[in-house]
Amino acid sequence: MTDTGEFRCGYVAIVGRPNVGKSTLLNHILGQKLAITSRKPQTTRHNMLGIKTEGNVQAIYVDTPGLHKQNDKALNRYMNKNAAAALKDVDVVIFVVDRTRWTEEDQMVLERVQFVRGPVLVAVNKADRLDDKTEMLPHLEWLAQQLPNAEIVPISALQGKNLDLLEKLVAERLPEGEHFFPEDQITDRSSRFLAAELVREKIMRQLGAELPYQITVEIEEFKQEGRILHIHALILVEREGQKKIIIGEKGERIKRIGQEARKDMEVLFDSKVMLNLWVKVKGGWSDDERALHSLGYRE
Ligand code: GDP
Ligand code: K
Ligand code: MG
Repeated sequence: MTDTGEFRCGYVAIVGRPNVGKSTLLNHILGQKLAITSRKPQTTRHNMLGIKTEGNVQAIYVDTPGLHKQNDKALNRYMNKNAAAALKDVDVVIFVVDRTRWTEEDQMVLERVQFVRGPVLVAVNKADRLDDKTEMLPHLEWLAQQLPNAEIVPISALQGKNLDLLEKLVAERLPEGEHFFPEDQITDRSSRFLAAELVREKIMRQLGAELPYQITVEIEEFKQEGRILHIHALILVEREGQKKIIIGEKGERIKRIGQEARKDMEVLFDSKVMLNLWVKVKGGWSDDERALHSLGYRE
């Protein structure tokens, strides 16, 4: 980010359909792995703030669950509602698109972004994927016409390409004002929340087509004892079969999930971590609004 002289501070929504690289972008900007990422759509379920303060500029990024096609499930309604809400009351919108693919869902997000009054930046992500068919490129001119006031920036969120420029453009568009958060605060989320998300990420990454989308993770214990942080996580699934899949043959899979989550937790919390995982069946929660609330989802 550039030092613009005055104190600046504001909210920056990162929007786009699932899998364009929104969470990867946030992590790279923050230089920390906060938001979980995977090849699966709907990896991100919650809005989360990522705060970056550099010199006089504080940018408060909002990572959103991607706007996606509606179906009847309560969880999907919750995710879409939060993604749409993220567009209101922000100072800058970063609309992330994937240079290799334009879909109906991108179109849907575009239609919402066109209503945004404030500054919009279009980040054309995955610039590193030169080998892929560049199906998107002919559309860029068209996209520029659809968003005549937007600045278009090619980036690679994965490799950090052109993110300096993107951050500079963000900083220039933030309003003047005092910072909302202390300089060293990087998120609004608790350590418990981040720990639960890391476990969820490993499950999403380990499981293929048989993936139970409806899993959720609760942290039952989070306690520092001397040099060791003890974390107990409960993995809730919908069906007995999903429990078997997560545990794997002779417990191999749950072991791997635990090892990988623990590694990330040790970096994030800067401590040795003892991680215990349990899997439990909880019937039908993803279609039940009340169960969503009892599991701590926020509206
Ligand atoms: P989100 O659903 O928009 O938050 O997308 P994620 O950040 O979870 O990323 C989806 C997938 O795209 C992951 O497998 C990422 O590693 C991958 N990805 C994200 N950014 C890039 C990029 O710049 N280049 C490439 N090649 N892959 C990327
Ligand atoms: K994803
Ligand atoms: Mg995401």
